[in-house]
Formats: sequence, C-alpha cells, structure tokens
Amino acid sequence: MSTFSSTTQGHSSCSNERLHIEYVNASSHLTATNDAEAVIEGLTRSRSRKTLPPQFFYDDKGSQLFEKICTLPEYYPTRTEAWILQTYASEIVQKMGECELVELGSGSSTKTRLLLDACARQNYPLRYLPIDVSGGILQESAKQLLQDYPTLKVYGLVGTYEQALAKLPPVSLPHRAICFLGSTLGNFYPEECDRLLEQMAATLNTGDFVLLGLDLDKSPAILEPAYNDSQGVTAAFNRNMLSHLNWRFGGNFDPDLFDYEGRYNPEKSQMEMYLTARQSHQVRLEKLDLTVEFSPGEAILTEISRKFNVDRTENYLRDRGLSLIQTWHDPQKWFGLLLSQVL
Ligand code: AVI
Repeated sequence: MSTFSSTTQGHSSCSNERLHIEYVNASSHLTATNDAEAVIEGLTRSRSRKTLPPQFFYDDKGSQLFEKICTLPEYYPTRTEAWILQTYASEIVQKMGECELVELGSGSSTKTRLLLDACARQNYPLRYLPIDVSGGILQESAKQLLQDYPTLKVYGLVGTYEQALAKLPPVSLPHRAICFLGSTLGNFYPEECDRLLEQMAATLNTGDFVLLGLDLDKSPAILEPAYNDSQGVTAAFNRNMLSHLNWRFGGNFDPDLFDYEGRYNPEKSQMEMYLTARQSHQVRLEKLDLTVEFSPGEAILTEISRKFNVDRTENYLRDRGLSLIQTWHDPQKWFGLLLSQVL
C-alpha cells in the first residue's frame, strides 16, 4: 500500500514501508525562469563565445541518444567504470562499512547495483537514496530495485542535486556515502564544481564518504574520437539540443545549419563540444522574445567534459575537508574511482 501527500510548499511525496519518494524540485515556475535566463545569458554573450546550458541535452530523445553514446566503441568511460566497479565493488564497500548509498544522477541505477550486490554479500543493511531530476525514471528504477533486493529500502529525492542534498533525511545507518559516478562532475564548470563539493561536504558527517567516478586526463588520440564518434551519435545528441530549445521556447533553430565538433583543450584538460554555424543566419526564440544572429563559423559551446588528474583531485578534495582513502583504476588508468572520507 502506498500513500501520496502534498505539503504546503507544493512538495509531494509517495511512500510505503520500503519506498519513499520526495519531490523536492522548486516550483516549475521558478525552474522555467532559471532555464530561460540561462539560455538568454548564454546566447547573448557579447565578448565571449555563445554557450548553452547542458541541461537542455536531456529531453526524452537526448536521454536515449546519451544511452546510445554509452555503448559506442569509441566512448570508453561507461564500460571502463563498469569494469572497475565489477572488479572492485567488494573492496570498496568493505572500506565503507555499513553505509547508506546516496547517488547523484541515479538514472536507471545500473552501476549502483554492483555496489548494492557487494553490500548484500557483506550482509550489510541495504539503504539507497537516489537523486534525479526525472521523477519517472527514478520511480521506475526504484520499483525494479525493490523487486530485485527484498531487504532494500529506498528513499528517492526528485530534484536538482542542490535541492535534494538540502533535503536529505536523517542518516539511519552508521555512515552515508554520496556516489557521483560516470564522471558527470566533469561537465560542471569549476565554480559549479566548487559549490557542489562544498555542499556535499557540509551535508555529510565526520567519517562519511564521497565516491567519485572520474575520467582521467589522457591523450587527445583517445579523447577526441570518444566525442566525435564515427556513427555521428554525439553530433545528433548535440543537434538535438537545438530541437529541444525549439520545442521549449517556440524557436526556429535549424539543427542542420550547424556542424558539430568535439575538441580537446590541453590548457584546461577538457573536451569542449561545439556547434558551429555553417552560414550567416538569424534564429528566433519566440517565447523568450529573443533574436540571435549567427555569423559563418560562429560557435556555441554546448558542454565541457573535464578530465582529471588524481593527485590534483586529491589536493582539491583535501581543501574541501575530504581525505582521499583509495583510488581504483582500470589497467590502462583511463578512469578512476576515488573514495574519500570526511575528516
Ligand atoms: C554525462 N557526461 C559524463 C558525458 C561526458 O562524457 O562528459 C556527456 C557526454 N557528452 C558527449 N558525450 C558524452
């Protein structure tokens, strides 16, 4: 039996004995205003390059395209991280002891299952707190997990990372671990990354953990093909962002007027994804009352994907009150799982 309730702030929840889902997303009005402002700000930059906020990648089609990217032969991060988890999950959970698993951007929770399996092998109590902006995906994967793990308790939070971390329930096991896998941290600009890490450290108690899956810096000969795949899926993923903007804001972007390219920036150790206008043209986004001019060769930066160095990340974490306990790698050291603990 499940019960649903709504609070005065418009937050709602759904619960039974093993499942509780809390909707902590701010009112849709506020979210829409922030989204609109971010698009206007990014497309009207006068001196620096135009940008778009990466959250516009993920409408239904964009999510499907990203799933496809994860299986591409050139895109090594997903399978490499999965290999590390398959190989070392038991060691990782033994380091953490009895621990609640909080996951940022839980999606279909595929990789988390490897950690839950390892906890089950240790006979640890299983408590999982997935956080995702998509309530549909979160509910669906929670339902599946409850079927597959008969002793598991799930407390899901639907909202942005910032909203959800601010609303975590009191801890009910000796420790809590925030897991942020898939190197999604690399898509954050440095100041956003600082804010998130500071919020994580502030949310956790002494002895709690942060488990980060990070794509490590490497030769552009490996990185660039991973973001310029031969089947053109990453290009379609980027162009789909323009179709998504058309739908959201009554726009008339013609995605075919833009070329896609992923370029490695060695100064910043990051991949940068660009959509470049093929010819001079104008785009109108009616609902934003915005007209944008493009000159031939003018680029929009759609996303950055930072590539990490373990020693520098160790120092970075230490400055935020997190001490690196251990790093697990694949044999080529292309990807790392970094476990750190709150001092
Ligand atoms: C989600 N994120 C970690 C991906 C990455 O590799 O930065 C997003 C992506 N964009 C293009 N390909 C993959």
